[in-house]
Amino acid sequence: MPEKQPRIIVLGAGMAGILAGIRLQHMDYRDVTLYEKADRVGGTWRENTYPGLTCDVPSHFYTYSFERNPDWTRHLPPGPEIQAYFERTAQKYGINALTRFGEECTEAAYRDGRWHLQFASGHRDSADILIAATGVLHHPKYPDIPGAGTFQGALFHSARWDHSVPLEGRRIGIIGNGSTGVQIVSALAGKAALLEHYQRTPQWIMPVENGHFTEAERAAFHDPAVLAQAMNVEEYMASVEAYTQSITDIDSEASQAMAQACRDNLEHSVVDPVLREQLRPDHLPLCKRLVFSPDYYQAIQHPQSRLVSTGIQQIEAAGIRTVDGELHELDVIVFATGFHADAFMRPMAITGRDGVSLADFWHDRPKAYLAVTMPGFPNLFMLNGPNGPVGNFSLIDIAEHQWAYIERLMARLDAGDCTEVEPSLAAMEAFEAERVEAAKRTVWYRGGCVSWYLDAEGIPSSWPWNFQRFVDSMAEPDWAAFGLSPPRAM
Ligand code: N01
Repeated sequence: MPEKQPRIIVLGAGMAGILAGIRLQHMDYRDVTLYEKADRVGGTWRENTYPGLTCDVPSHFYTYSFERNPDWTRHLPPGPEIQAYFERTAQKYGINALTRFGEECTEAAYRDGRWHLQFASGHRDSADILIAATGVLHHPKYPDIPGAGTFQGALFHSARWDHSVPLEGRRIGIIGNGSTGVQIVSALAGKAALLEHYQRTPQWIMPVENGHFTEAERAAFHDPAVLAQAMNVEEYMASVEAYTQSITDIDSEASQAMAQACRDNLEHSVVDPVLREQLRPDHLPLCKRLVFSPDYYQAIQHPQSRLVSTGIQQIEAAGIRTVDGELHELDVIVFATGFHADAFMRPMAITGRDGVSLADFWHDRPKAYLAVTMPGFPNLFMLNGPNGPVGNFSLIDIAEHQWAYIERLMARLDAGDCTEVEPSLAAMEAFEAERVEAAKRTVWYRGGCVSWYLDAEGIPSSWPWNFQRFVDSMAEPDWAAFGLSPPRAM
């Protein structure tokens, strides 16, 4: 650590921002501030509160590696328990004290070797190092369905759940069947008088167990050795590797096995052959982000549930009219229609060196060298930025690998080896060209579907290689890409 402490600002106090705050304190950086637009930590888990909210990563892996949670009640962590975990962890590591809540950053500009920040409140600040931990899926996407404003009942997006609206015994329409819509339908089946699930494109559903841990098990997990044995990290990491192989090589055994599990689930779980065919996708499993569910097929076969696969024409005062002319009378409509997955730090206006705007740099698509840094934006580091791995595995683990990489970059600043860390344009362009080529070989591109993984030009935006390549890339920076020679051995 140099004598003069660098000023470090972290934007966002969700999972990644809390991680940054914890690690920066651990590294003895003492001039650190987190800015958070909301009034408490938690990010996506604070904003999403819909019924059935669950993470599809096995509970014990959905934590920071240094702060395991023996108290999860279920095999898959319920949303409220995840939010409580982040609040507890933030409290334990002093993150709340470092954070200015209710401050939304609107502009960040790099001038004279520093980042200058402007906030919606009028507040200003500046920093030597800027960490963007602003999340991936946080700007709700509203569907372009005519008449939404005319509906007389309650209508809201899944990420803006209105808990004042009663659900028991009501007629509810859920639009969208991604992970969110599937979880909501599973939670509300049998509770609503009528539950209509509007499906535009069928989804493959991967079966998964989601039992409760017994009290005895939870007590035993307080012994780290018992927890470690129960977690079986090797087996889990092998499943993550198999998952990423399935994405990147659709002919692989792993891919065939996952696809077959989805097909078997449909064949064996849905009794009515007409409903089964309505639910059968015409794209390859894994083309869209795979939906894991222990009970969706049961939920949609409940006597009070109904799958609506006829297209939506418009929303009217009394409900939804489908293109066949039928009016579906409803009390509540939920848009489970996803997020603007390409927003990242936007709508914040970010300006790098020489006035280059992020909007210009991302004019074709969001991109970053190894998902963490960008040429022309010195000393700006992203957690869960564009082109990083996103899938059916823990984003916390991804952020930890990225953080380890950022620590190595920051160490060069501390050592005085440079005053600015940024990749060269050549390194960025070479990485991007290779990434786009690899993306075209993935199931996201070749699987015959459209999904939020695709950018405006139809190119998958997520990490297109296997997990091990990501781990290796984060283990040690390619210093030449940053115009630096390898650090001297300590
Ligand atoms: O959103 P989505 P999501 N008319 O974009 C449909 C994470 N997540 O909120 O497929 C009718 O996947 C759209 O239809 P189509 C996870 O990464 C994680 O469900 O485009 N329908 C689709 O069915 C996930 O992938 C967990 O034809 C319209 C749906 O809306 C990501 O969040 C839990 C429409 C949008 O699906 C997003 O999931 C929940 C229209 N005009 C979410 N417009 C975990 O368990 C859109 N749709 C970790």
